[in-house]
Amino acid sequence: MISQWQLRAAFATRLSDMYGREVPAYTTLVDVSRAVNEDVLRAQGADAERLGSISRVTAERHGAVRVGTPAELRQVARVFGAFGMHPVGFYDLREAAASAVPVISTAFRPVDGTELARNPFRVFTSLLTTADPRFFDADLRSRLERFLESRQLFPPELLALADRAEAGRELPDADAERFLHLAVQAFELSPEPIDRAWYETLERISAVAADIGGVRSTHINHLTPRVLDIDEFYRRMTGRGIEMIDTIQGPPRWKGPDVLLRQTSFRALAEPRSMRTADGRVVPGALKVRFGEVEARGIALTRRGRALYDDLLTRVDEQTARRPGADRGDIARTVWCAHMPDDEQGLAARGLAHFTYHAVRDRPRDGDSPPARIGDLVERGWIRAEPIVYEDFLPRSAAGIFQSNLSGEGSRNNDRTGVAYDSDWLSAVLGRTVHDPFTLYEQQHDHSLRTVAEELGLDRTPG
Ligand code: OOG
Ligand code: NI
Repeated sequence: MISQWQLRAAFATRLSDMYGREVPAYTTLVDVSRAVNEDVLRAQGADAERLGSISRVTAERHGAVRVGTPAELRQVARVFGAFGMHPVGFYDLREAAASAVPVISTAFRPVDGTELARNPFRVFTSLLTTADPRFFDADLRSRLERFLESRQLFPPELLALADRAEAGRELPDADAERFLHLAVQAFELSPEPIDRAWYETLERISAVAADIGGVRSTHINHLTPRVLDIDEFYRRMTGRGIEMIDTIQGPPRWKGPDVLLRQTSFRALAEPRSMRTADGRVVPGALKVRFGEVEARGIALTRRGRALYDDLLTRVDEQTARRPGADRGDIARTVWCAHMPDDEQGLAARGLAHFTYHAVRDRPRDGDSPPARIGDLVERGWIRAEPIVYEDFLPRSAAGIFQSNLSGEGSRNNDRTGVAYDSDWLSAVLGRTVHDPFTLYEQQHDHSLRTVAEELGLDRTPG
């Protein structure tokens, strides 16, 4: 029998092999990330592993896929469900992007600590908002929906195997092999010629809409390795002559702890795709839709910490707008130094970041009894705090990554009112709960405190 987490790990590895064959520059990206990680480990020793063991970090990837209809989203959720990956978070990229990115998204990932430690594979999954009249008028919407309804992304055999794997949380070897084969195949780039006129019609609205709704299959858009020093990574890629997007998205590089997520990418590459012309000929063409992203992960912030992060970003935007010519990274660093605690203790004391707490076993017992407050317990050596790594995404960064890789702005009619979507809508579509990421981190945090209370024989959980 192959267990669910083994299926997940194998899926991540095989997707990576497949994508490396399709996009050779991805292999360079993985090689450079690995070299950077080895250097950081050599320079920093155990500190480099504060946010995850080097084996986890080296194997870690997130993928990105895009689908066209609620029915397709429900199906992809069954495939990911088989791998123990559940929908977490709701991201509205229509609002986060200035240009036309007509999608809403969630991320499928393991939700409990043990499963994350075994393999944290996650897939950022976007759904085209065909009903949003700012992007699609009534006529285009109905053509688009008809086109999407007529395609099949996931064969029935794949979905049947997925349901069995999800229900039993394992599959017999031969079925596992078949399931993995079909699952990887569903995300391969299809050689089928693309109807050029139809693709271009959608492309005028949004390159993302064309990538999703202009073809009869789906594909992995990118696979992102995790790197321990993203600034160094950026320098090395640029040094190799690889064209990167202009910035690293997310928090700035600074002296304090890494929080949340920093991401960057190399620009989308032209890939050969055959096209069918209006008169029925098949001609060679090229499309730029797939890019190579990399990310550095930091500590998960609490709701309060996230509000501070969003506030700091607004300040950075304002100051950057007021001072043309000034470097945005420098401005961000100054803002961060003024408002963000520059060590883990500071983040914990102000309730800005999530930690798990662990009883210190070899603490010398000198007859005193443990204090009631978390801060005092840590300070007097009863417990130690371990940061919880951020497992999710950031809407602004995601929109920034989308936009930096679009060739045109697309078009969007802001005189029309958009359709509103939220996490509850997505849960109803999926028939599965879309988890709130903050709640998941809080549960990990609270669980560790209850365990500490038991181990230290406290009559209540420390607060
Ligand atoms: C997803 C873009 C966002 C991330 O890591 O934030 C993303 C896409 O291009 O489909 O991948
Ligand atoms: Ni990504």
